[in-house]
Amino acid sequence: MSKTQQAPPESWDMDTNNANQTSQGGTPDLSSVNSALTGLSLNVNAQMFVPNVNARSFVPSMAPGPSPTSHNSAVCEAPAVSATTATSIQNDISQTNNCNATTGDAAQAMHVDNSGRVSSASSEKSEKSPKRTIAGKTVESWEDAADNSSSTGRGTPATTPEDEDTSLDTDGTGQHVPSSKPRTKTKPKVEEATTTEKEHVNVVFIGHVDAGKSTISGQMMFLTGMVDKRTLEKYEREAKDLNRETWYLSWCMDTNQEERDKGKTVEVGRGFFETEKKHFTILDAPGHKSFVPNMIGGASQADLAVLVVSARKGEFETGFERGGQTREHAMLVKTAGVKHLVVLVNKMDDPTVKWDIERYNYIKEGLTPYLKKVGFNPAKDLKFMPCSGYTGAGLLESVGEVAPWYTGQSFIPYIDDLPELIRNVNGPFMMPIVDKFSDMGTILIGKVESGECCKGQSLSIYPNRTEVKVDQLWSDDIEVTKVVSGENIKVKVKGIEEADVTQGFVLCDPNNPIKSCKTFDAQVVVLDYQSIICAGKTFVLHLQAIIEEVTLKALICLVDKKTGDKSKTRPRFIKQDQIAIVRFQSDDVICMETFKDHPQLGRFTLRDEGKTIAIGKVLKLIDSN
Ligand SMILES: Nc1nc2c(ncn2[C@@H]2O[C@H](COP(=O)(O)OP(=O)(O)OP(=O)(O)O)[C@@H](O)[C@H]2O)c(=O)[nH]1
Ligand SMILES: [Mg+2]
Repeated sequence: MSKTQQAPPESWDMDTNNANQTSQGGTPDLSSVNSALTGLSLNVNAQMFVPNVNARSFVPSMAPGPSPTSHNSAVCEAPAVSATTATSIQNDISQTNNCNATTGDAAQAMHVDNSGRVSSASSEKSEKSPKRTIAGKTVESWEDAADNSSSTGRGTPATTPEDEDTSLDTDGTGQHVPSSKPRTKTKPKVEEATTTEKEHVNVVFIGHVDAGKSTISGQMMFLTGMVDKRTLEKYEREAKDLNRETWYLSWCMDTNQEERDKGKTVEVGRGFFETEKKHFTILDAPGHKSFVPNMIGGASQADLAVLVVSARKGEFETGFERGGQTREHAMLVKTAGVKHLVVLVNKMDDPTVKWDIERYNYIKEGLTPYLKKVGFNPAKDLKFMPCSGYTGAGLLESVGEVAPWYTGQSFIPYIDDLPELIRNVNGPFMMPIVDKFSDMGTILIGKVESGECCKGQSLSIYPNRTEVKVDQLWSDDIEVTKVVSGENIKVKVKGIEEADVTQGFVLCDPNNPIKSCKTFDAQVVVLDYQSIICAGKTFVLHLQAIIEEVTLKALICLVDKKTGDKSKTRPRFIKQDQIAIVRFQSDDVICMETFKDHPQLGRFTLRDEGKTIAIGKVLKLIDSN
């Protein structure tokens, strides 16, 4: 079992709805927070269903933009240096933290690759916080503000990269994730080039436990022909035998016995389907609070998030209350870099709802202010729609007569019509390994974050730098000879044993590999923590597929939330709602990039005792090798 996967805690069954509790302080206003994210966990054993792949990464921006399909053919033939321009930046870390020890002051040199990535503009501010201008630049998020602030050059700058101009935009890359948990029976077919010319889009389903994420995912697999009627009838019979008759649709995604017995998703389920225009990878995240780390993994691979809320009496309320996963998931998916959120108001068929427009509006009006606070602009980043995962109404076909008041598009046509994503197809090949298993060879699962790769190509697994050769490739379980950024893939490699691969390692181009280090500087925003944070504290870092303990070695400076100015003195501690530049250290070498170079590989989440405490972005790798 990979280290990301969490075994169900003894009591996970019991605390379902009243999840963790939390602070009084509540979630701070994240409207300006733009993203940070990471980690992932998936699993492998699967059943047979749509084999698909999983992937990790990148949050392509939903903004209309250049089309992805210009592959860097050079990569397949001669993995030479690709689109990156190296620049060297000298940074003075002139301050160290008093609070705690360590800090090496020496100036550090760091290489920055400017790959052609696209940024996406971030989100929005609540009406109360209009765009700010710092040093003549309009900033859209705290990250921008903090970055820009460095230019003022007064005092002794405490820190890190001076040139963090960073726009929070992400570049779109990534895509499809091969699934570690194959879901659907699919006829194997080998295609010559890439899987399909269609655009690949990774969609993560998030939301409170039992909201209906797996049921909706399973229903979509059925409606799009990925699960046949006989299989569904079999599930129906078997579910009935377990007195879980209404859960049979979720069995398309919840493939292991534990999930089916308890009716709770544990690992991110995967599936895929195609429309005329697009190829969608479904990432069905667990809703239970005990499996938030797994959910973060799914979110880190998503291009688009779908927040499922139950309209059933009492269920919306439980999920949305403080400590419920409706809030936490929405925040995490935003910090993961997802720009566009669809809210499916589910279970509209329930006898306590009966497709009541009042209930729908109540939920919409209740959620909107929070989602806006988190950073989703209701005007362009948010879309609400009613549905029933159980009956399928509102998913492929319109809701029809049951809710004549809803005249908008149904779900699948809506996501099919979203603007094309921007992918980093010309960068060096990089695929964070989300999962792995052994099947006549070592099979790695992940989402291609950047570049492309072909069958037969020589690659390297970082940070150990093990050379491997690509023996076989699948894009969402369809065997192919080439994959590109954004696809969820499985890759069989020669040259390494499965036991020597760890989740969070990165399969990459040996001529232009991902960076790795043990010590790095980062900008963090403390979201929810009732105490003060001093150097010496440890956190669980979620960065791409990595879940790793890190120690806060030094507090370098505070960053003013409004002006972006950095403090001239080193803080002794930081607390909720503050932004700071700090130094972290891990015991193991971990793969990462700076946020500026590669947003999706440079954003992270910090958790402690089962709660998300802070989000951050990597500014500088100190002992990069
Ligand atoms: N009436 C009704 N029940 C639904 C609908 N969607 C889901 N359910 C029921 O809600 C329960 C939970 O469904 P799941 O799909 O497992 O929920 P989930 O969000 O995947 O739950 P976790 O994976 O544990 O987070 C099951 O009993 C479903 O039958 C719906 O549209 N209408
Ligand atoms: Mg589920």
